[in-house]
Amino acid sequence: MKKCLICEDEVQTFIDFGRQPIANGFATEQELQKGEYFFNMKVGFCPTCNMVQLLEQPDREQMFHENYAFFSSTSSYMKQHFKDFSQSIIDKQKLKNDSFVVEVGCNDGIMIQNFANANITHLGVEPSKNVAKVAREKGINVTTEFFDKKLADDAVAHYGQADAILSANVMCHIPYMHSILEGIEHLLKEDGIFVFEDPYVGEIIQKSSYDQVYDEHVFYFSVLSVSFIAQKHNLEVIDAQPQITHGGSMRYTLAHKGKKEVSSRVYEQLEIEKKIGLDKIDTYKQFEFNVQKSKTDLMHLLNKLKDENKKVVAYGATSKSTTVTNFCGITAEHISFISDTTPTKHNKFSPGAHIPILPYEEFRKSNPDYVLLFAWNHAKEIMEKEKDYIKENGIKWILYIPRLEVI
Ligand code: JHZ
Ligand code: SAH
Repeated sequence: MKKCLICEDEVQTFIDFGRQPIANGFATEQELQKGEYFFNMKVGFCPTCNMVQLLEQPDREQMFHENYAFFSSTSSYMKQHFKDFSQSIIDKQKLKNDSFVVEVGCNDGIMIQNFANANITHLGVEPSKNVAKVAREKGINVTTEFFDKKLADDAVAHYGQADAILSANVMCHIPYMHSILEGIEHLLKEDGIFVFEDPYVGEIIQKSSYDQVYDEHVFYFSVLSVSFIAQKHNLEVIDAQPQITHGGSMRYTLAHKGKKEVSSRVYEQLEIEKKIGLDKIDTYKQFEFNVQKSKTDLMHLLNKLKDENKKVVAYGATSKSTTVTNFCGITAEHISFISDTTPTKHNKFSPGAHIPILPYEEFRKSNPDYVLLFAWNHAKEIMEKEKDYIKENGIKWILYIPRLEVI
C-alpha cells in the first residue's frame, strides 16, 4: 500500500509508465557509460483528498543541481507571460519599493526580474546553481537553497514578511507540501497573497497529455486538491484562473483564511471539476486507456515512416519528451536527432532513449520530411517561427497531443 503524500490515506494506482530515467538527465557518451539512474514511474489518485501524485520520485538532489538543464527564458512567449503575471501582482498588491516579494524556484529570473527592474525588494529561491547564476547576473537577489519551512523562517528573520509569494511550475515538483505551506503561512503578511501556477490535471485528462508526467512532477493539482491542503494550514484558495501555458495550467491565489474575498471563479471551477470527474478514480482509469491508444497511434506512424526511409527529426528536447520516448519506445532509428536552443543540452543524448541533441542550426540544415514537435506547448511560437522554412521545403509537422495529427 502506498500512502498519500498529503493525507496519508491509501493511493490508488491508475497508470504505470515503467522504468523511466531522470527527465532532464541529458548526458554525454562518457556519462552514459557510467550508467543511468532509473525509477518506476507510476501515478495514483487519492480518493480522500483528490490529489493525483507519483508513487515514487527520485531524490531532489538528483534532479535539481548545478547542471540543471532547463532554462526558463528559452521561450519569448513565456517571458511575456511572466511580465504580465508580475504586473498583475504589482497592481493587485499595490507594490512599492519597500514591499517584499519572494519567488520560489525563480530559475534564470524570468519572472522575478520584473520586480528587480521595478526596484522592489525581492528574494529569489533557486537551488539549481547554474540557472541561479544567470538570475544573479541580471542583478537579482537569489539564495541557492531549497524552499521549505526553515528557509521561510530564516527569510522572515532577515527580511520580514512578504506582500506576495509567487511560484510557477515549482509547487508541483515538491513532495513535502506541508513544510512548504507551513513556511508560506509564516512568511506571508496578514494581507499578503501566495500565487502559484502549475500544469492543471483537468487539462492533462482532457488532452491525454501524459507527457506532463515525469520525475520532477510529483503532483497534478486541481482546485479540489489544492483547497484540501490549503485549509490544513489556515490558508484558503481565493482565486483560480486557467492559463494556456505549458499545455494548460491553473493559477491559484491563496491568502490567510478569512482575510480576502473568495472569487466566484473558485466555486465555479470546483463545480467543473466534479462534473468532469476529477474526484473519481474511473476518470483516471479512462485516461490510462486513452494514453495507451495515443502510444499505439504514434508508434504506428513512426514505424511506418521508418520503413519508408523518411527522415524524421524532433523539435524541443523537453522534459516531457523523456516520457514519450521511453514509454513509447522511440529510438534514434525513428528520429535522427532532437533540435534544441539550450546550449547545455547540445551534443548530449536524451535520457534513456539516447537520441542525439543538436543545436537549432542543425535543424535548419537538416531538411527533414517530418518534424515531431516535442515542445507542443510552444506550438504557436515555434510554428510561427518556422512557417516559411517548413512551407518552402514541403516539411510536415507531427503532433501527438491531444491526438495524432500530421500537418
Ligand atoms: P518546455 C520544464 O519542462 C521542466 P519542459 C519543468 N519541470 C517544468 O515544469 C516546465 O519546464 C516549466 C526548447 N525550445 O518549456 C527549449 C527550442 O528549442 O516545453 C527547451 O529545451 N526552440 C521545470 O522541458 C524546450 O524546447 C524554441 O523555439 O518540458 C522547451 O521546454 C522554444 C520555444 C523552445 O519545458
Ligand atoms: N519558475 C520557472 C522555473 C520552473 S523550473 C518557470 O516557470 O519557468 C523548476 C525550478 O524549481 C527549477 O529551477 C528547480 O531548481 C526549482 N526547485 C525545485 N525544488 C525547489 C524547492 N524546494 N525550492 C525552490 N526551488 C525549487
